[in-house]
Amino acid sequence: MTTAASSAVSPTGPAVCDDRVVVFDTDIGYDLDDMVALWAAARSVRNLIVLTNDETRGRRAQFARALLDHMDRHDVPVVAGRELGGDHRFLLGDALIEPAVPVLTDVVEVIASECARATQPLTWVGLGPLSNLADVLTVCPHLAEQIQLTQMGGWLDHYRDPTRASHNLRMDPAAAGLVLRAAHRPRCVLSTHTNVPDIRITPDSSLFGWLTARQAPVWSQLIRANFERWFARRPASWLGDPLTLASALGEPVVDYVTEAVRIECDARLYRDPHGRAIEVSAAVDYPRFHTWLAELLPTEAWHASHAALSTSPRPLFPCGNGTGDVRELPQS
Ligand SMILES: [Ca+2]
Repeated sequence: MTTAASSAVSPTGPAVCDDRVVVFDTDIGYDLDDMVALWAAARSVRNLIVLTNDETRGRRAQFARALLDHMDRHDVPVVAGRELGGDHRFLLGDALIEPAVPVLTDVVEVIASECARATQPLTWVGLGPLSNLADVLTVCPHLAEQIQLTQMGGWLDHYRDPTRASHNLRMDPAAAGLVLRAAHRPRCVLSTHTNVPDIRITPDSSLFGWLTARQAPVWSQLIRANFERWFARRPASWLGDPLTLASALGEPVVDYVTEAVRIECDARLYRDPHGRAIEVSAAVDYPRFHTWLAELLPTEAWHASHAALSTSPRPLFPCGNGTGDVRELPQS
């Protein structure tokens, strides 16, 4: 019998049953939430393209290529995007990656070709700096209406450091300013709704327990490595990228409102009646997000069929943070 729990053990799952192309734009290889999002995308999206941003000598693309190959998603193109000097933001050493795994390098060419073939707008899932989409819209502004952007990041009203923009916008503020002005009806899942205990994941999570179990499959080793490297650096991660993916794919997990927003040169956003109209997150259905993720990954249901893997089943999202522990700062 195949259950949600047992199917989560295999690297790939049921595909999203439509023809849309999903562009997964990621700074994978640092905060583990990109990797969780790619794992979920690989299991759910049929027509997937992976772009890397904040590249570091092509290593993010190499890592993504290796992950996808381990998950039998050899069909997914990986394109190494623009570098932003982020060498120190890559945690997976060269030893983890097989050399000379081929990846593409021309983001604009790949996206323009996809738009030429596509019968409906591309779903663009922005999970890092916006450099790639800025490059596309600079060279091919006529493609703006063929790209539907859901971007993780930005903040209004509240942020842990109000002197700066959130990570994804701050890493390339010129690109953020260009994209948020040029993209067609962009949506932002604000850091306000991702820097919350509801989607915090720690080494006590069931997902990490599954990855570190003795019976964990070989294909999951790179995923485990990203978890271990991140947890060696930070005590927790916040699953903002998987949440943004779920929303971009059409899961009703994020409610948006249209706000008039002024975009400063450092990519901070402010409410301004004379600003640009941007859709921003207003509320998140976190339980629904957990349900969506659990259908794809061994977050909690795996206990039913794999209880022997652990003597102390643990919840994926232990709540009750919010203690003000300043060491547990989200990246976003
Ligand atoms: Ca990211």
